[in-house]
Amino acid sequence: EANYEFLKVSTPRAGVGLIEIHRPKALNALFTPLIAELNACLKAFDRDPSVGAIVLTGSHKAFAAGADIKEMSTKSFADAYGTDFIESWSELPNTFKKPVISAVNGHALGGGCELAMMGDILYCSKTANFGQPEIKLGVIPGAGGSQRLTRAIGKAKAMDLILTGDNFSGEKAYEWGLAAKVFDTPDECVDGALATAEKIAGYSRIAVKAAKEVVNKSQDLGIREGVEYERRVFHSLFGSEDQKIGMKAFAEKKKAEWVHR
Ligand code: CO8
Repeated sequence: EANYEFLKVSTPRAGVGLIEIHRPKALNALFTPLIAELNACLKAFDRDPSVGAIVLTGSHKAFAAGADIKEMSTKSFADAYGTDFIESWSELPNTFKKPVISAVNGHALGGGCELAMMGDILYCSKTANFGQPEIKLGVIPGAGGSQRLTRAIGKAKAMDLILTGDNFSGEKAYEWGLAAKVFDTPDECVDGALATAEKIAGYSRIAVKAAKEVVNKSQDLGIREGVEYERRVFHSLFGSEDQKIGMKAFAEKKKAEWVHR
């Protein structure tokens, strides 16, 4: 088990990896060393055959209160462009094949909101406080916020939120379709995310991977190409043992024992 300075990492349920962002002094503000650990940890879980799904959360107070403003404040254009600042922060949605569930409690602002939206499923509690406040700092969202928030809740509301920098609650996030579920308390939110992760981890890994891939494709492709892409991947699953196992188990009224890891 690797030791992380800014993450608490565990495997609390069968097939489930849990990552808790832990930088309490700065309300989990995201900075380069923390993102490096997060990417390393996700990479390790992605490769670990005993893990089928991952939950990413923060503390009850903050999922993450944004990118670290103190770290960013003195950067020049050459620093930012030259190092492609933030690029490595965006590895999550494209690099990792296993589903990641964001469980959001407390502040999820700026880069924190963007990180939450990089997850494949977003759960939150009523205590969640979302927002893209970058406009108040003289900048704009830099880790996909303008794109993912707009796709999730529509242009009218996203434009209003990004131009005003106003925050929005966990209940609104659910009402608007950004969050798949909203829970009353932070503990219920994390438990709910762990339960979902455990359920997903109990299915065929190869089917789960394919399902995540095709849903994500819908964000990039038109409907016709998207449906065709889905069908091709669907066809390919008939080459997997798990398809035979799953369908045979159904016919025999037995529990499927998946083999692909
Ligand atoms: N950066 C650095 N330090 C922070 C941050 C942050 N984003 N947020 C909080 N902190 C620090 C505070 O400075 C404070 O430190 P100290 O005790 O040393 O003064 C400590 O955390 C506790 O914070 P507060 O005392 O302010 O706590 P409150 O409960 O009074 O307020 C708030 C909580 C409302 C969340 C407040 O801290 C706040 O407004 N924070 C900034 C929120 C913000 O503007 N976030 C957006 C940052 S910009 C951004 O994220 C750009 C995205 C770029 C891409 C990122 C890719 C992932």
